[in-house]
Amino acid sequence: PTSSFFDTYHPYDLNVAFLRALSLSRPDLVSAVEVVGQTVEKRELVAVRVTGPTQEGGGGGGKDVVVLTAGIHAREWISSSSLLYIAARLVDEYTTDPSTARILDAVEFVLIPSINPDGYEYSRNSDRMWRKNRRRNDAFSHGVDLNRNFDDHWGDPGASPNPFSETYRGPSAASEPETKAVQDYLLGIARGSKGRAPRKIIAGVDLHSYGQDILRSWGWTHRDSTNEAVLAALGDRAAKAATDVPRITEKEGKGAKYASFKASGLYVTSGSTDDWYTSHLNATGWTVELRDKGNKGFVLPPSLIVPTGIDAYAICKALVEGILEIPGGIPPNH
Ligand code: 0X9
Ligand code: ZN
Repeated sequence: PTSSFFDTYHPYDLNVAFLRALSLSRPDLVSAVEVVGQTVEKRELVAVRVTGPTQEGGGGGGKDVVVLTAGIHAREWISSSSLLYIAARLVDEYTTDPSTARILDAVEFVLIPSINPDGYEYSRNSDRMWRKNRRRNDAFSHGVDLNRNFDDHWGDPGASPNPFSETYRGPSAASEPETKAVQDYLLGIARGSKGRAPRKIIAGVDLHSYGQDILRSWGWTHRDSTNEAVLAALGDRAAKAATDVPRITEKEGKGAKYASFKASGLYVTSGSTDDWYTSHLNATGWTVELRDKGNKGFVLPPSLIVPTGIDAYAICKALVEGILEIPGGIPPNH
């Protein structure tokens, strides 16, 4: 996308408006913006679906699903920008790049641009380094770390019971409206709801920053998942794809080196999206830490939005292509 939209970071409402505009411009590829639920501060959590026009009567037919989420941590602005960049590239290249058409004809992307818009706005307007949501815990503290609040191994080591902590897990699994809404929405897709057939979710990718890492389950234990060999190969392939994207124009910037390893290799956490995607959606669950490696850290300059979006696009594309190439698909995890 050549538009100037990716020259800067935008308020949450404008990010949603971008998806709405994308849907209006290509209704053949992008669904209407769906409301998934409400945040603590009553903002709307939204999703859009992107897929090639389907023969099976709309709604993505019976295609396998790839879930992409971002913005669970308030200060990681680049994650939401990158998700929008991916959406724009998928749409733009459907008609110009046969490899993109192949992906969009094979799978349906479900995109959630921000799991934590309250935190994002608080980070934009009040405290740049805010991480958690905006739950009022008590008279003295705000915020639950939504990436410790998902209903997988909640309460185990790797999260804090202390409301003041940056990794506060909340009072119970999925206690937060943001967590509950995202879980229920994605479970509805997996199990089928509102008269829709159940769908196979082949990947769940949660975008974060920073570190330039592609992390696979498990994150709650150092043990390998049953698919370790397959996932390691996929993660390595995605890391290489991002590292090696050719870049020509000044705006595309310079490449960055990505690494691939088990999420627990960063540190063990409980209640995180990646393991919930693996265990509850039966998908391959991923956390992708985008740029940079700590030079600017969370405060990534706007000039790196497009270069990082290119990384994120390459990673997602490589993961999906890799999964589609596995004969018989990914075996289920246990
Ligand atoms: O701590 C996190 O939630 C993620 N890092 S961040 O700096 N973006 O906050 C890493 C999560 C990795 N996944 C697991 N360990 N399950
Ligand atoms: Zn994060």
